[in-house]
Amino acid sequence: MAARFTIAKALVGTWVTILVLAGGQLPASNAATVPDPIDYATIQVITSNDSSSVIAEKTAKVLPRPNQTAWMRLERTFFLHFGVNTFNGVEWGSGREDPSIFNPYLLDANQWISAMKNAGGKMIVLVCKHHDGFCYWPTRYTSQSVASSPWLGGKGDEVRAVANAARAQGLKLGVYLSPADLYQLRTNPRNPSGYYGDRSSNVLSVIPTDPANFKTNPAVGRPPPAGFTNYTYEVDDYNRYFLNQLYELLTDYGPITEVWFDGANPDRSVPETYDRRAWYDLIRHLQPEAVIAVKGPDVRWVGNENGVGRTTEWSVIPLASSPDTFTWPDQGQQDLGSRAKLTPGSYLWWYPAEVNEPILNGWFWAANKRPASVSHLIDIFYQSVGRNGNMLLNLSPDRRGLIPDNQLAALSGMAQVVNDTFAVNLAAGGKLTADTSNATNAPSLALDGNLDTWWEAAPGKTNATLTLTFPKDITFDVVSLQEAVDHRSQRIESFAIETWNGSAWTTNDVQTTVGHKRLLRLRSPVTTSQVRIRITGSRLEPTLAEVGLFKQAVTFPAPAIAERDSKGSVTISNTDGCPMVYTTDGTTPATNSTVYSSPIALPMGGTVQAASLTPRGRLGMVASKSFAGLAPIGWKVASVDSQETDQANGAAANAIDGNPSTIWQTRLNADLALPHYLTVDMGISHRIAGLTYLPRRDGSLDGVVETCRFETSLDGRNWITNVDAGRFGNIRNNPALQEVTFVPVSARFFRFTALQEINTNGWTSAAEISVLPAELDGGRK
Ligand code: FUL
Repeated sequence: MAARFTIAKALVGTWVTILVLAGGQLPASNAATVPDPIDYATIQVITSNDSSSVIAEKTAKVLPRPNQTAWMRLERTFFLHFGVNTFNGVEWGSGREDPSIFNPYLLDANQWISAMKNAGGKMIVLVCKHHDGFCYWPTRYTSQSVASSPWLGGKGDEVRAVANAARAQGLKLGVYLSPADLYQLRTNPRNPSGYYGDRSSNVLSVIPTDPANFKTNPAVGRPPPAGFTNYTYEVDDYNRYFLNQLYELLTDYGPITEVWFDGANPDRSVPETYDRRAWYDLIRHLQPEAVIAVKGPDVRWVGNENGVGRTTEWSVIPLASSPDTFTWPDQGQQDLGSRAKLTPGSYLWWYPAEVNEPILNGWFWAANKRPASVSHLIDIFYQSVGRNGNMLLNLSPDRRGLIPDNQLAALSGMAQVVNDTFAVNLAAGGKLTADTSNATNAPSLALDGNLDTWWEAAPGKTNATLTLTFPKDITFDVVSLQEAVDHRSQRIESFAIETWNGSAWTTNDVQTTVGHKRLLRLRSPVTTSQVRIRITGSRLEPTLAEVGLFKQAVTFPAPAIAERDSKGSVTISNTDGCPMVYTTDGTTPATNSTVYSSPIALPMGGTVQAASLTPRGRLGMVASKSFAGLAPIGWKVASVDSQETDQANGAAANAIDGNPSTIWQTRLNADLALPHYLTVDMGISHRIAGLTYLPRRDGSLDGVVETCRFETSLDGRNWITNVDAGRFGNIRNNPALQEVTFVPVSARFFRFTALQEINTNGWTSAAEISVLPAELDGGRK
């Protein structure tokens, strides 16, 4: 039944292979009567003559390429960020790191891979080089690598350790290689002969290049490893460097499943033109089964770093130009592929979403970063895998080179719930019927556990009702649907889930897209003998490859933890009526933890973890929420250079009101130049050792600060500078709470000065600004 590509032609370039299916792919009974005017293909182009039904049909006949089919079936994948940033406690490095700081004396790649495998992970994407340019394998092309570090006496190779562990435990390997490279930046004083932006000309370069001739005569290659050959490109120094690094990673470490190109670049002051065509071409030659992700043609960044896919997530995306010339910009808009977006001139391309998110509040480990709670990780699972995307959850080893216990505990808590939930497919005990099916695609094919066989509506039908009937009542609260995307593209535009309550049909959920996988959690469990999937809109005959019904393993949800109030107290609540227990010392609550009776005083900040205590004396899901910094009790704005008081939400006092949903923002139509500052009088002196900055939470990036100065004073007249030009690395992609520590001081006043903001439009905004107490780090350590 599996469709086969019978014509493969490289239409536009060497790295884009366009696959067109030969005719005769429709079931025989169809083919005789209904001619198929549009072939299945991996690309379709909308022309100005296309009617809306032709556009819908073309869109519904765009198929994934084989590397994407394999990738989509991985579903749960893991990222791993570890390196010099871990040792410096920063999100972005500078390129000026001394390799001597990298010494993870207990590094154990088997521990990393085991954690992922136990959580159902199918692949690790390893950061091999981040923006700072430090290489975690002994590359032949720079000394800024593990080879110059004390780790294993300079003999270590982290990529090899991970590749070996992954192979041994059955995980696939992906590589993250940052195009931005601050070590190679021409202006880096640590590396005056850096290649990045060195204005060198494009010259004929053999890849792999002989390292000794890298600059002087790049036409001299080095011998390729067994089974590989060499390639020739006309490129400048940095692109040659990058191609050689790719070559090493793609030939020395076994099969590579994903190559991850980040779009972020901490320093754009030095221009460099990336020769993506050459990079993609090399990857296609060396690892044809790998997907090229994010800044590349095969896998799309979902658009946030919070683990949230769209509720309407299309995998067929209209590109404004041919994929051969498209530059793969980030696509953050809500609507990427609805009919409204399918306009003439569009190239329709299979481009599925990858949903990445760090388990900590940042990508690299630091002492003050906290793992997400189990319930939050479960939400991430449903919002990624359950919304037609792959989950790419990041783990962060600490300076020992081990993933710390708190991350492992959160991860295994999540995996246990997810695995238990999906252990038994209740739908398998039922009979699936449909009010329409074509001759060869009966409904039973959606219950056979095989994604390559599927139910399909009869020709011409775009609505359908499938009914699952059970011999006796079942109780479920999760629905899983999968379209036959690998054979019939993504088609379903709207559907409803309904259950029979004994006398009538009740609607439990109404949604839009399905794609590779859609998981729906119902508000509460339903007990019934009949479940109906009513497909109410589809681009072409709808299909379902698999249908599942499950019962969530968790019955006692995590309590809700409210924001800290103006007195510095935190309220928790639950809906199950059980008593709740909690901790504030960083430990996971146990059945004998403090029973909650009144708001928890947390004026110095810290983390509240809470769970319901069930009637059987067990704990429900643990909720966790952190409150960074001192509560602003008795604080006042001493002075501010600009505030938007004409708007309901803009006064400076909003930055110190403990309420993250109100913001300080500078005047919208005046004062459009930085620096902007806010001075706060805390009323009494505190011993402090850091600042916190919470960006606005409303989704806008206007005025979000990237670089700040922070000063303190005891009397409001004599000031010291604690942070001169502190940078919040990666705040654009991940506008999460920022914490910066400094040498402890006593202060009654502080001044926060915004030196640079993300959108360079002259505004400054903040949801909250606070200080970290020196004595008590909120029980987090
Ligand atoms: C971002 C980077 O800037 C972060 O540091 C991290 O690597 C994340 C996955 O992508 O763009």
